[in-house]
Amino acid sequence: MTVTSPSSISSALARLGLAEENSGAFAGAWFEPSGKVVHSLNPATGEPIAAVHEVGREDYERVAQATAEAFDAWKRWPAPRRGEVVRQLGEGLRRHKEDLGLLVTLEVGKIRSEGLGEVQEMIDMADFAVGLSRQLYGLSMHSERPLHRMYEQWHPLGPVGVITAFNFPVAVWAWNAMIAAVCGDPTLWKPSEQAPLCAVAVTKIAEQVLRANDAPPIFNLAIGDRHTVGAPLSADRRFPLISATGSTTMGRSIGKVVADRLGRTILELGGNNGILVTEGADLDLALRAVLFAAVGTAGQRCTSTRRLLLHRSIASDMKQRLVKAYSSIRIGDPAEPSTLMGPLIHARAVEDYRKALEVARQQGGRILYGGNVLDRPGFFVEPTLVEAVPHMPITCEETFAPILYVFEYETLDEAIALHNSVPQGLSSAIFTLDMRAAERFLSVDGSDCGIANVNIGTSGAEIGGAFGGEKETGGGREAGSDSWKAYMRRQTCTINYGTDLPLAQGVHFDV
Ligand code: UN1
Repeated sequence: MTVTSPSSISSALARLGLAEENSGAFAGAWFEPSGKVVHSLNPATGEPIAAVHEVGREDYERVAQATAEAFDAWKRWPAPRRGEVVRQLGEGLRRHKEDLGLLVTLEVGKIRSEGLGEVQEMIDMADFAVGLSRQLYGLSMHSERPLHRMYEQWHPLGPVGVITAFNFPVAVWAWNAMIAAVCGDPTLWKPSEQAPLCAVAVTKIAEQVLRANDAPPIFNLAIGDRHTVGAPLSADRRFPLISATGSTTMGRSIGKVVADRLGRTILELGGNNGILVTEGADLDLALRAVLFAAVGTAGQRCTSTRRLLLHRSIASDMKQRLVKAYSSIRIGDPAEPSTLMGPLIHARAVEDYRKALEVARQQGGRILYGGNVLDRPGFFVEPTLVEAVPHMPITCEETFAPILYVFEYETLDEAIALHNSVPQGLSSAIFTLDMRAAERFLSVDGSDCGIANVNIGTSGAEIGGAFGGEKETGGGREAGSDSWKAYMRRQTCTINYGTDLPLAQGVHFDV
């Protein structure tokens, strides 16, 4: 029996607590919401997996209110106790890794190892957050006034709205919800409507952990569209922070609404990530990295490589290697262990792929490999290489598909300028054995992105670093390093333990 036989799929879904029809509303308890029933489709077959009942506007209010009330209790739990709840959540995810990884594959079409990798990313986040729960450090300062002490402390911020995209249907929730939880903040999750079952399954695992710990409802869920959940959540003053992942268009509209009420956002929006390959680079290494970053996840990561900048001296060699490697990519059922590339998420994504290639041709691009939609059920396309000329407008746009634009360059200055000429600024990489070129790429005159790698592709970042990017990518940072600070409020405290009242800056105000 294979992992995708109908009976093994239905037992995996049952172990995750999923039924044929599931509620998409959790506010400490599941309730039957009043919105539409949507069938989640397997993009590899176009067949329904199971259905989810979405929320209506009144249901949003119930979930939002429960999240706001949970904050009052949760913020008083000591941070290491909050960490213990997240530790148990990590254990729950370890137990369900196989099944949840399979669900990611079924619902969004990631290949098996990437589906499992995504659950591993959640587990890594849980481990990170547990450690963090004992390390929410503030600084202490030396006061300029005698017999005074100054320090800063970090308090929980409040309920957090978490809006996630289909392409990382579970890991991005973990980046936010687990950090928020140890920081003392409950979350209300609006997942992508393309991946509702993943969200229900994760929330069920979280529900068990919350119950076992008598914890308030800090992991809530409202599955709906931008009218029933996205818009009211962005405008909701009870949520001081909205963390949103998705397109630049989506981020721009959410950003405006949250800014208008002077709330905070963490925005992780479009990427248009480039790899530079210099003269003398290790081309075997570069080739492998480009394949994973451009073809992996069918080009549907924010961090997918979309532009390849080749030094003239190695350009024709590298193009030949790429064409050969692209022709050997195994496209097909993502649950099959030998498959390297699964489907796009839906018919609209196939249409976007087709249109982008048509525009690329009109703007002077030449297809080196691929360019076709596959004639089979599901949403499959060929990974595609396009020889591009600098400043073709389409190469400044993010198309969520496996299209790689290949450029040639003469000097490093020219390559860096071309690399930085797009509106997005998420991830970037250079393949080189020349330490001067590598350091230049990482310097203030180098890559303008939030992530810059040397001899590593643009995708597949570890959770330990802060994840996010500049320019139209939105400026937010999530996951590791000190990203947690966005989920807390900093309080600067000055204590006078003397009997005098000296004023700062030497000001006198004596009566
Ligand atoms: C995304 O595509 O939105 O670095 C996130 C990576 C993953 C996260 C991608 N760890 O590719």
